[in-house]
Amino acid sequence: MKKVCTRYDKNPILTRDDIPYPAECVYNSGAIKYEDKYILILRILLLNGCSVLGLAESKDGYNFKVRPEPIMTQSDKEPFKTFENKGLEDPRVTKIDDDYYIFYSCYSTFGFRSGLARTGDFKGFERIAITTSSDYRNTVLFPEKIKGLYARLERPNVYPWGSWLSFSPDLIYWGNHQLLWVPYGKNIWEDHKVGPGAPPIKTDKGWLLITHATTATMDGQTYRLGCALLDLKEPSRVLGIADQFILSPREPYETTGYVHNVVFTCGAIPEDDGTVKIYYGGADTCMNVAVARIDELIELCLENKRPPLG
Ligand code: M1P
Repeated sequence: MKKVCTRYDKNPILTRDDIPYPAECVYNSGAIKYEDKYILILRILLLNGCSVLGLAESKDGYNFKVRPEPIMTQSDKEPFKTFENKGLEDPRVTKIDDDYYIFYSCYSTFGFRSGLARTGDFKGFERIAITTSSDYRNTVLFPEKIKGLYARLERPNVYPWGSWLSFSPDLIYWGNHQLLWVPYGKNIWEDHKVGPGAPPIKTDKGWLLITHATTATMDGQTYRLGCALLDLKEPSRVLGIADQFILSPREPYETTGYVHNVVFTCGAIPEDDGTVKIYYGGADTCMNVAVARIDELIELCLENKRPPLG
């Protein structure tokens, strides 16, 4: 098994002690560069057990400062009010032209839906729509239109727990849903749920995805990270899904916490030197970062593949 991810030696990069208001956990954060800064859109679990979205900024991608107030809390306007009544979770941020779009999980008495919000400056945030019926989450938007349409990947919160592609002319109405990959029974690290982690990264070999995958153990689900490569022009064509995981809970901040044995990503930032910073939650409790080489991740996807549909 090849080791491709190197954890930052000062992980965790954010804990609840860094949140300027009472919070239990900070994890599963979207990540993007804006102007000369790294931005994390944070999932922050408040003391009432509901999550809100916060924001942290950094000059170097490692040392972050959290804004004094959350940027998005449960809405008091319908239809968001009803479908966010248990909180906002797992934000993923994508830049298209001059806009930044945030897909987040709306959690409610009625299950999960994928909400979409927009910002142009990371100061004002407007909700656009709730874009799914029950029970979807883990939605990532491609950073450009494909054949004139917006494209996204998502994972339903039900069997077969796989990854779906769909398209939209306006970010509101989505169709042409296609199942791309499902859990793989032969790999005991990804035999229960598989889905997108960070939004797709454009490379000359294809769309690179950092993914999540789980297996059900006698001690609950273990969450790991994997990677996959999709064709640039026809992203429904899976070029390869790596047979091995790239990050597995091992350090104390990944094995112990609010939910143990979880590494989970919602954002990764490619750098000019060919590396990618993968931001990830540890044990649903804290934020961390690991670095990988993009060419090594692509090689893993192409050279030791597992079949997409099992
Ligand atoms: O506790 C582990 C994860 O559980 C959920 O993940 P899924 O998308 O598989 O339902 C989410 O609550 C996620 O945030 C969390 O890390």
